[in-house]
Amino acid sequence: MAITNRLPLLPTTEIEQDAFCRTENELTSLPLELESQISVQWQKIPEDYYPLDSSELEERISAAKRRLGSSLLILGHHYQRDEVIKFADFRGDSFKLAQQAVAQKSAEYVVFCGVHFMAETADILTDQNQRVILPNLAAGCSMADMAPTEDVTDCWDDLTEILRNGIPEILPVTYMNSTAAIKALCGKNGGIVCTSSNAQRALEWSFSQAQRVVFFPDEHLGRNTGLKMGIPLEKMIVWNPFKPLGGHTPEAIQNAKLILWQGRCSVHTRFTASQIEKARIAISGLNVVVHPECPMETVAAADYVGSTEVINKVVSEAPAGSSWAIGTEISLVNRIAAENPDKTVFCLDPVVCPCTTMYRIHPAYLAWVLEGIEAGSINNQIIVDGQTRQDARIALDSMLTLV
Ligand code: CIZ
Repeated sequence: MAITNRLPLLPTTEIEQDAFCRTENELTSLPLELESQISVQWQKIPEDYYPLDSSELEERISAAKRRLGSSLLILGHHYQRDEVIKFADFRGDSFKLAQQAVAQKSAEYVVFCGVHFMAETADILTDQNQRVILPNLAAGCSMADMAPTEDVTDCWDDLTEILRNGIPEILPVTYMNSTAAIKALCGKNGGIVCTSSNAQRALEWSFSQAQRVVFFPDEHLGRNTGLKMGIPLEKMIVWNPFKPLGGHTPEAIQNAKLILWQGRCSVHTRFTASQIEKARIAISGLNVVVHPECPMETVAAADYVGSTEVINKVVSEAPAGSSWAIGTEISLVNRIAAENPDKTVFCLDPVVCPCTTMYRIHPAYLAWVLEGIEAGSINNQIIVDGQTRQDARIALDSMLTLV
């Protein structure tokens, strides 16, 4: 059994999660000198960027973007704030954006307005001459941070030690929201990466080759997908990285079909079945759509469940006059509401909590990295080392072959 001397730690990104929560919707960007008073970690940038207001930053970003022309590609994740997403050449989920980075070969500089694991994935998939830049290095992902490489490696070693009777007994599967090192562990061991749209296909692919799967790092996406595939709850166990053998006996591990890493999304676990119940009482005929990173009780109480791309599509294609409560990140919910003025669209959680790590891509950081490129200094380039890149690529390529 793997023994470590490390103390159990909650990732800082998780502790900082509530820092931006508001009771009203006040998400308009303020100068960085004001926003950086919110006590989360911010990357330091040159002082002259701090006092700039939204219109000054808008002018500088637009001018730099114009001058850099086709050598620049700006990618904007759905959870980005409006003052950043307006500059994106493409918007989407992490997978769609990585595909765009690969397709736009003329772009030497790919500025990824998202979080760290997304920029890593784009670096793995793009050509060596393309440089991927993350505007603020403090924009991590609390879920990805819940699966540190050492703990995941210990878990994998324990599982393969216990389950070594038949070949292969277990495959590792990781959600896109994980570090390049975890993707590499999956690639090296015959496993695969998945997104929230293809998690079921990835699990079916894995179960066609092995009797069990260990799923990193989101227990909720893993459980919701397992339930959809008819795997009973008693065949799913949660691996607690802070307990010996994840908190289980060898027999319980042998009896499990799906082993779920104990990790979660700080945004999606805020949505509850009781919020859905209250919203349905307040609005008759209400439709509810939630993300599969929500707890299973929330998913069971909703009408639809799907990735950010699916949520966008379901609401956009709904009839005019319909009402929608959405369980996903607030910047995306507000954008869907603005783009569907013929429908009533609102966030299921009355407390407005943007994803604190995504929210750290303040427009001042975007201006800083773009002006840096123009001045010949590439700030915040994300580079995945050769071996990790090669192994992670295997797991990503396996995902790309899923039909
Ligand atoms: O893959 C993504 O971009 C995330 C974080 C979720 C989703 O459903 O798109």
